[in-house]
Amino acid sequence: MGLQHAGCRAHESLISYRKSLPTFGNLLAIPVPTSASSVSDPTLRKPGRCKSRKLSVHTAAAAVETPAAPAAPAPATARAATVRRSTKETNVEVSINLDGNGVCTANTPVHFLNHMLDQLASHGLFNVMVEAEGDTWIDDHHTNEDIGLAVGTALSQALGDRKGIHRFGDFTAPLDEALVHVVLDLSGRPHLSFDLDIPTERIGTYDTQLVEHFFQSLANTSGMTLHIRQLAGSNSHHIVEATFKAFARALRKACEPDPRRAGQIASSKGVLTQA
Ligand SMILES: [Mn+2]
Repeated sequence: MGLQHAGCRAHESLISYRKSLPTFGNLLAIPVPTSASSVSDPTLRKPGRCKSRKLSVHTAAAAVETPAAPAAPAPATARAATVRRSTKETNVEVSINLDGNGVCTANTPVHFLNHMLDQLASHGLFNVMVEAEGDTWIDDHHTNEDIGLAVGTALSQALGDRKGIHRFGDFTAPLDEALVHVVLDLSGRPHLSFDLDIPTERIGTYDTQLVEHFFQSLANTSGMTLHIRQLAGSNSHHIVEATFKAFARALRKACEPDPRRAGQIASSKGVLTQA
């Protein structure tokens, strides 16, 4: 294995950690917010509501004299994908469910990026699982880049033919003094315009040059036009975190179904995927 390195125990610990994790099958099975909230909705336990529901079931059964209807309808096709990327520099696995509820499992050696992936999941209401190991004894560059590439590929696969989505997303997020504007288009055309002025070289051990590189990698493989503008900010952690929050909310909007589109592709050209 190309990633073994004298004195590096990350691989062993990664394997043991993986064994303790739920499978992504379970993660995919996590219900979307609407069904989750309906299960716990306290109004469903009101006696009057319960009673009327039972009554209507009984009446219907008596009228037709047939057994109860079988099984719930099959769920709609999942907008989810899993991508594995393996090179001599990194091993990365990313799973994303666009219709999730904000669950994130980010287990990579780039700890600040784990914190940012958590923003992507929780503010995008995606389920995101990222497992990665890489040659971080050199620096975080390869691992950061390959996670960005894999997230972008998973996003593109989960979107499929991109029918019926809003396509465009736009959000401005504050974090204390920082304010960052993100505009994106799931156009199939990779582009990044990046205008953050991050005042320090590092956030913890994370090289702040890697922020642009992460978004460039993600834009390239997802087929996304992405503009990032900093409107205010002086604290590096705040600026970058506001960027991921704004990105997550803009992406959530762009990915969500547009009911007026009725499953059509939001393009006068008729195609949003990359050639
Ligand atoms: Mn933070």
